[in-house]
Amino acid sequence: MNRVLVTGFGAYAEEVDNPSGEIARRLDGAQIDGHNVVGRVLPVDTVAVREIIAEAIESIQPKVVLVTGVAPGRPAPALERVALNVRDFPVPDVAGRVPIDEAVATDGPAAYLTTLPVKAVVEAWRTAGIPGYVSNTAGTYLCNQTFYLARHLSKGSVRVGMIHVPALPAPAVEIGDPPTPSMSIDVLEEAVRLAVSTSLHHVGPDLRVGGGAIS
Ligand code: PCA
Repeated sequence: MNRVLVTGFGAYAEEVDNPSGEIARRLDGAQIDGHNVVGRVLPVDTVAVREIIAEAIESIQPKVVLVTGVAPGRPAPALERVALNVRDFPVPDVAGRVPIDEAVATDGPAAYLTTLPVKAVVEAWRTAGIPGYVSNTAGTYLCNQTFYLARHLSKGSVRVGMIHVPALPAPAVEIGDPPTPSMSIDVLEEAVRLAVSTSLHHVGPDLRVGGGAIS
């Protein structure tokens, strides 16, 4: 049976209920278009994540690897275009580590581009009534690191990408005035399902529609 790997993260800093971890839990064991989904919740730990993602890719041999993480303040789910070979942590990981300007992989290139058809996924979201966009930076923290490692370790025609999701409504009530943007877990789960199914079915180059940014 063909398989798909969807990862989310556990708690870190002030993110106690990380929606990305909940998405991975919900999708673990699900079927998407005849593919079995393996959902894994990763610790926000710069050392542990290497072993876990390497082992998962090796044992699951997924057709698609979708890394998800929360990015409070983002207005909608965002498909990341690029993973940088940089770890420059704005907050410590769960073990208290704060790497500054260190490589993710000393034997890797400066960056990898996503291999998901990100424009086609945004189009699928739009058709389903879910707003979303292409983002040109995944940051320099654990999500970027895990996206980079998944690209670095996946061989052949595997589709690898990363989605940053907004905060959930409940914590967003507490953050800021006006409050930080939020979306429900059901909509976020559907967005990830659509990203997986579009990535499985899309053939050929990505859609030629704009999705860039001036800065
Ligand atoms: N978001 C962080 C790490 C874990 C998560 O959910 C990030 O964007 O790097």
